[in-house]
Amino acid sequence: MYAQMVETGVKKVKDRADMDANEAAFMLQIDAEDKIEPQSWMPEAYRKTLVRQISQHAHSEIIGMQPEGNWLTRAPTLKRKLQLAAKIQDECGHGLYLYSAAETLGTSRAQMLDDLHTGKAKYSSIFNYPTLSWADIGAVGWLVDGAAIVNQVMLQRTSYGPYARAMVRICKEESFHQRQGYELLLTMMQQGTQAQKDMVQDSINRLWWPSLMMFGPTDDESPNSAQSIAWKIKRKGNDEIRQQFIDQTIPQLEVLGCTVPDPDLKWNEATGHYDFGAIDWAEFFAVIKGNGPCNKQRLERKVASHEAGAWVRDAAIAYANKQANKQANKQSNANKVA
Ligand code: FAQ
Repeated sequence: MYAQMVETGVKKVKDRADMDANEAAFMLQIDAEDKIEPQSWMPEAYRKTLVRQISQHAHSEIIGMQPEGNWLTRAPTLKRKLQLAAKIQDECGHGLYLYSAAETLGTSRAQMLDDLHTGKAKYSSIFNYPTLSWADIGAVGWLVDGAAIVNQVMLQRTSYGPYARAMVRICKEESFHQRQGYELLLTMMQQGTQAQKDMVQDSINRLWWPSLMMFGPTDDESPNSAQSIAWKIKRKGNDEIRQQFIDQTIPQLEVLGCTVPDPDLKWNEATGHYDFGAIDWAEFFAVIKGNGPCNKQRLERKVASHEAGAWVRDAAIAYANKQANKQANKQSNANKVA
């Protein structure tokens, strides 16, 4: 199966009766919905779980720029090109806020990047699928950002303060991304040629199931959910948010005049939700183990761009050292005069 390569030390949810005084006091803070801040005492496994999740989230935002960047030079109009460039810049910013939030937990950006570049840390499975047509850019905005928002809205209430606060701005920007993606698809469906309409349907056919996989395995196959929910890192299980995404997306699909590739999808009057067909979990686990269509390419490009940027980091360090020396000389001259 998929090994948990970043060991957080969580094997099972600890019973309150087995907790020491620090852990019990921590749980009272969680119960009271007080935010946990960087200087607060926290169980080591809580810290590690957050570093795992926040860094994976940051890596997803950064790797997620690649499938979109693929279409920057081929956007059909100047307006679409500007929208796409702005969206990609936003995703980069999200990655940077999230790395900063993770750094407040005592890890370093260099360590997190090393974990990504050596294949130890994960990033969202969805970014291992290719963007084959311009319609995929609309579908990424509508479905991928749409799925990301459903998850991230609940993360605005996550128990760790810096993560929760980063999510507020990220959600506002993701909401713009989702709308631009939907508007792009709607334009193609309402004003496009038959070939362009077919392109939209083909894109939905390819990205629908991978979008549902973004929410992670089913709750009974999710090793981290129970403890993360007990700590209020996650506020809902993977299945609940997946269902929420489907319920809110299908009416939008109907306005587009498209379908999803799921013959079992139907409205269930009794539950008030859509029933849907079986997800191919073998595909999901293959992708997160590194065997998706684009894993190799995504990681190679990320490492190459990190290496190509070494001179920028070196120059920034040289400049910071120069400024520090200047400041030290100034101080020593001032001391001599005094
Ligand atoms: N892909 O026990 P659980 C975006 C892993 S941002 C890869 O359920 P957990 C913006 C999981 O890490 C999208 N791996 O795990 C954008 C764990 O492995 P580990 C990213 C996955 O953490 C749009 C194992 O499976 N959003 O799209 C996936 O409790 C367009 C067992 O799973 C976030 O990261 C997956 N889909 O719940 C950018 C949100 N699912 O670490 C550019 C924050 C699960 O034990 C363009 N993250 N795994 O080795 C979360 O909410 C959670 O981490 C979940 C998974 C819900 C993703």
